[in-house]
Amino acid sequence: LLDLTAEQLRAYAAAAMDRARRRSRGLTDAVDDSDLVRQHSRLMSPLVWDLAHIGSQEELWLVRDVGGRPPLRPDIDELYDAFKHARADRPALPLLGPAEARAYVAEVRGKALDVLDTAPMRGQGLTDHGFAFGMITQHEQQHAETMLATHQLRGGEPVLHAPPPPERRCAPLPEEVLVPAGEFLMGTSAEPWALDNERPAHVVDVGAFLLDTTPVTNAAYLEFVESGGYAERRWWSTVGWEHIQQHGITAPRFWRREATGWWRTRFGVTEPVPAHEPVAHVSYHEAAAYAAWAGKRLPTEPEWEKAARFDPATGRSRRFPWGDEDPGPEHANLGQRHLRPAPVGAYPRGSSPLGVHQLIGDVWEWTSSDFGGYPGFSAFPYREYSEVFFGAAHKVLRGGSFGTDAAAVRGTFRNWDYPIRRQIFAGFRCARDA
Ligand code: AVJ
Ligand code: FE
Repeated sequence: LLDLTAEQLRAYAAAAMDRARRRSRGLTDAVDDSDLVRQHSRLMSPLVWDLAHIGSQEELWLVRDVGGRPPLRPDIDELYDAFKHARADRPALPLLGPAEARAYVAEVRGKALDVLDTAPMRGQGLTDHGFAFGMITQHEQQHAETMLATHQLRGGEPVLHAPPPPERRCAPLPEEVLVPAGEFLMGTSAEPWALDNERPAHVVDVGAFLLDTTPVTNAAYLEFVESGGYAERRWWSTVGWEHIQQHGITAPRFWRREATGWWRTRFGVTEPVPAHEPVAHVSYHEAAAYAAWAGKRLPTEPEWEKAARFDPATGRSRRFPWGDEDPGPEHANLGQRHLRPAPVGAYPRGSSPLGVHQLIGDVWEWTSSDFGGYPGFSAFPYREYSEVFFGAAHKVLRGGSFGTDAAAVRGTFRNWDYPIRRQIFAGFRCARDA
């Protein structure tokens, strides 16, 4: 992005926006109208809310703010303000219906592309390298991943289809990798489309530690389950233990024990739990309990990022584990190309210089860190993007999942959620002191 001319930046932004929109359309055209307006889980919005909210944010930031154009629908701003109505309350709102929502997002997109045609690509803030267009693309892709999680919660026959991910393509891997002690550059001040919480770049000193080469697999997690891990108080934090007791949690979400073994449901398909795939749909509490049982712990956020970006040969921090190039299908399982994580060892070309695999894609990885601002943090372009979520209530997740688009993940990208959440495509890997 840094080397592109204004014309090239506009074409790049238009292509990214188009990819996001094709995905949103696929996710909302896959079900009928009654399904679009229904609440599939109290944790989620109706799909039709996400769709119109995507358009509403695009109208606010691209059409009104960058474009300086008059509002299209000032009357619906409030309905699609995520801070005004909790997800559970959204189905009861007088929302745009499916046809109206589709027409609205299409109209906004037409105007946004019009703004893009003449928008300056140099300058401060929103206009720098098309930041606002990148931000809105990432926003749409984040909601597409949320809509994908809604699909996973939806009952009924499968409506989404995709080819299986690649098989393991390398020799069996060592269990852990040593990350040597020392400073590295965390975060970024250079990445044009990085969000406020990834900024600024700053030096962090990280002690030597061992990190799992791959995310924890279903087979490994099953050992914890079968050995009675969910019944043993000592592996759990006080809040974690209370939570699993209160909700009767005894295995990852979407798993079921049958006489024939363990089964899971994935986008309407019920299948045996695959041994070599990273475990998914576990909460932070479950991840931390497994790590304690294994005699390990979760990595901190600086540890995770150092393993993902630090190149010991040059001392530089890379954009991605494999280098500075944008993710391709050979590097990582991203972008809903497959509807599941790939088995461990499936992406040897995506590994880091220290030999850590699948840091990007497959499953989001819980870290032990609370979400907070880096030294020198400054909220941009609005406090509600990140800052209002800072604090101990949210844990940071890193690396993206099979449902995250390449536009919405980087070595520096930070996601966050409540430590009890399991409907997101989240797994983890373990660490320990060296
Ligand atoms: C960064 C994924 C936690 O979905 O709540 C979407 C992204 N911000 N709309 C979320 C977001 C505003 C956010 N996460
Ligand atoms: Fe949003």
